[in-house]
Amino acid sequence: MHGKTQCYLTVILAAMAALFAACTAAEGPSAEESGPIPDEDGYRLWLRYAPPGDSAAQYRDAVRQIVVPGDTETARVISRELGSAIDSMLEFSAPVVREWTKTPAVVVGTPSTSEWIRDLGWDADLAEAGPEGFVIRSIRVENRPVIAVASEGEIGALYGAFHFLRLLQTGRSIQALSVVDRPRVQLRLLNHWDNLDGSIERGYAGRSLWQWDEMPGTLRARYTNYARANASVGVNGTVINNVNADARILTPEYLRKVSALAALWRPYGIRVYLSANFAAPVRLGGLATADPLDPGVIGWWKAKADEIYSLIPDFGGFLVKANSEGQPGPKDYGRTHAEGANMLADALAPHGGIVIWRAFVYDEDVDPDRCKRAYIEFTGLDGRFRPNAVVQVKNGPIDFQPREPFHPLFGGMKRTPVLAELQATQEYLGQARHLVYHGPMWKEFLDSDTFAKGAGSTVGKVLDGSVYPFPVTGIVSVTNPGMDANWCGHHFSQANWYAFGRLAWNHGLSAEQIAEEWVRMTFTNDGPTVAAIRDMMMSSWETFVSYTMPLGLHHLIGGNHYAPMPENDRAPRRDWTAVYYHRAAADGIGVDRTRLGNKAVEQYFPPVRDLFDDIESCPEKFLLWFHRRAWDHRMKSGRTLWEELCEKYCSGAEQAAHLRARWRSLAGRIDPQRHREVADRLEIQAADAARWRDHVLRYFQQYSGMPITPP
Ligand code: GCV
Repeated sequence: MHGKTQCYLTVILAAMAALFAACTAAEGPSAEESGPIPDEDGYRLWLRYAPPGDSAAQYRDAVRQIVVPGDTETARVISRELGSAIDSMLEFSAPVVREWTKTPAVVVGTPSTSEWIRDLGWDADLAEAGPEGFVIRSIRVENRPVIAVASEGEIGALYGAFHFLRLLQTGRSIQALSVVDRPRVQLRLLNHWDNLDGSIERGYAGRSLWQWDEMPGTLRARYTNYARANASVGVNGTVINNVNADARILTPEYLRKVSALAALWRPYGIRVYLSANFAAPVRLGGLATADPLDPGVIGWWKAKADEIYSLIPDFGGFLVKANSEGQPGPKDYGRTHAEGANMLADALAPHGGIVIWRAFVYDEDVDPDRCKRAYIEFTGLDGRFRPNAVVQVKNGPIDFQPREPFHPLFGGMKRTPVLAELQATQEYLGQARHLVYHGPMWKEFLDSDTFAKGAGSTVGKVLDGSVYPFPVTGIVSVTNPGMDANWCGHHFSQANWYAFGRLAWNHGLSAEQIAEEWVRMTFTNDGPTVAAIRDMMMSSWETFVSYTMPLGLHHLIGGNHYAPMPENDRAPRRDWTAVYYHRAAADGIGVDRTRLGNKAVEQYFPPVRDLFDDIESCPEKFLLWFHRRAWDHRMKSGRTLWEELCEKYCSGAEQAAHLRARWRSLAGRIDPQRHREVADRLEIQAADAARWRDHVLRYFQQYSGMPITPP
């Protein structure tokens, strides 16, 4: 389609979407009606509890009383959250009580804390929802409307309370509620790459949240707000230190601090995990070896596990990066990853803990192509891990590139539970300077069909245990908050934290629904504004891919993982350069990973293997990932490969400029502070996108020898 026509069509479609949203959404007061919008700094995340506009009257009638039976810490958390949220949203204080008193009310609890809930007779639904799930229904009791939020477990009741609040925050009707919901996977974890000196590896939002010097004596309010944010989306665990682990986190001094955090977060359903340095017996214990089969080493880890559990009875377990990028591991002693993981798993097993072993390994002696190495190594160990050992696999086979095909270990590991590792911190995706909403990227991954057990064996279903009956299931995110006022550096990076939690809870949700929820909770319930921001978010990932690494290109960066550097041909390892991945030359570009090439496609199940292998069927978004093609290769659009690359880079940069213009047009609809801060970053993004376009096209042009179109 001609560029201009396409542009008009986009504008018309966006306008129609805005109109549709305006007609269907709950309207908030416009800026003109309610006066200037006060500044916000973003600290309250999506838990701002702003007045929801026209729906407020309906909510006020329904929530005359908040009933939270029981006297536990979690019950108090629920009471506080509901009390302050209702107060702030409805500008009306509903009494928070332990027993219902014939008033329109919302009642939140469990059968064990409340006879009233026990008597509802919802046992079958509660059993289906489980201790982290919940049932929410509008009922009438003695002719009065009551909204009951019930769960088998306290944490489920807390999640139910947050779900109920989300309905209010997003302007939904609460008149005839009937919800049964439960998480699809067991472990919904954050991974912080935070170092003990307060720095964050690949962190773009200030220093580490954890003020180790002050702990355990001082626990900042931010830690509680962190727990609230996580619980609101169902995150139930956090690994608080970097996988490039400092062994000192396992010393008594640090464990006391960790235990204080664990106690603070327990009522929110958040368990603490630690990244463990495999050489800790040497570095801390003074042993001569960390060999996992050495009795002294085995004893050291058992004693360490006992010590940890005496301080943190619900400690989740260890996360381990071993024999990867210089980290110590079992291979240093001629042992396998499974032997290393099992030794730690045995130490944790008596306490109910797990070891999460990362598959982010790429030893050069395994295969010349980095892309293939982890699959080769880990499928060779499948079935050799203890029941409480799981393997954590990044979404794609390289390293959180802007777009990767799914890692073939999903589906490829049949007898060992795999957790997916996603990355909310935007290491390769603009580092909190670019607006890139990850929802669509994660959905593309989760919805990818592995065909491990025939059609429908999506990655999401592998992860939730419905393809293979994994005893442990989970999804993890390398997360992005730091000490910046708005937590995540870019206001829109908060959306990636939020979206991770929502998708970990239910990988079937749509990226669009999640974006819309987040916008309503974070910015406004004004329909046209919601639609405009949601659409910006929805297009942002594809836009980023277009102006950085389209058509399956990857790793066109240098050591900072931010700026374009396709010329990067020098690094301590060949597979840290860019040329290793694009291989541009006069004859063409891309890596031949087909069956006639290095056979990486054979790591996928047959229909997927064939899909990627055949140039006719390979999705063009992965073309240069799997195929090496001549510059004049004919694309489905009719353009040559070179022209298509030009088109992608040019339209990507144009769309980045369009994002900036779109946001500018929302001035007055968002509070001035956040509007300005986002606008400033969109300026950077538009300029960077143009830089990417010019730099990469000029670099590749020396090989294609063709003119950049349009000039
Ligand atoms: C924590 C990439 C990052 C590293 C990171 C590593 C990993 O290589 O650039 O900073 O280290 O992945 O996931 O272990």
